[in-house]
Amino acid sequence: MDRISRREMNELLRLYFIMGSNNCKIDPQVVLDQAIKGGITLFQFREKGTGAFTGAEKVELAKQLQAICKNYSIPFIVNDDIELALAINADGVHIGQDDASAEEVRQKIGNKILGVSAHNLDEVEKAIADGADYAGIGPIYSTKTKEDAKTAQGTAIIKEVRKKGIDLPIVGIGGITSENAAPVIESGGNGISVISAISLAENPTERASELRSIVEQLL
Ligand code: TZP
Ligand code: MG
Repeated sequence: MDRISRREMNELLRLYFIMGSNNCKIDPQVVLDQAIKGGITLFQFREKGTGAFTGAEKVELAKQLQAICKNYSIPFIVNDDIELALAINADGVHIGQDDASAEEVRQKIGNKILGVSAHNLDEVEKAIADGADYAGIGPIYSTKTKEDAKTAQGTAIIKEVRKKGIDLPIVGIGGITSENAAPVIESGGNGISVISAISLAENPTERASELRSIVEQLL
């Protein structure tokens, strides 16, 4: 398999759902299944923070969620844990600025999808040079979900990246809801990524469907 094309990556980023067990009030398997039925286009397993599973339990949950994704042909991305991603043959890896260097991760994962979190133009340019397939930019809005999240910076950085003529696939992250999703796309984002908007929704299917249609209407 070759590296994913920009066109295909853009499609996958439309509604990128991220989740770990501590983001859910009910079984994560149920939440994921419902989210997929509502129209998410990509999934990231992000098992970290207070109460997160580690070791064999983490691996088991990853495999279960991966199997659900496979059932519906939704690509499965692993946050940070390159060894896990390789062990279960995930579709890709997402890393932050404090994790292993993107260049090294690209070497290790071959042509799997590589996503990098970026907070400014320099980090976006470095991510491209290191071989990232997409950048997650944020936090766009303030979030309670990530314990060590940086200050919210709005959509200005997405506009700045596009103004520079950079066409790397970009997804906004952080505090995105149905109410504030539109500016992320209007600023040049290829999609939105959300945790709590879907993971804590009363009805993840309806919420995902609503978010997806907001994105589709603007693209
Ligand atoms: N990175 C920046 S903000 C964030 C991550 C992982 C958390 C996003 O969660 P939510 O619930 O969509 O604000
Ligand atoms: Mg990380």
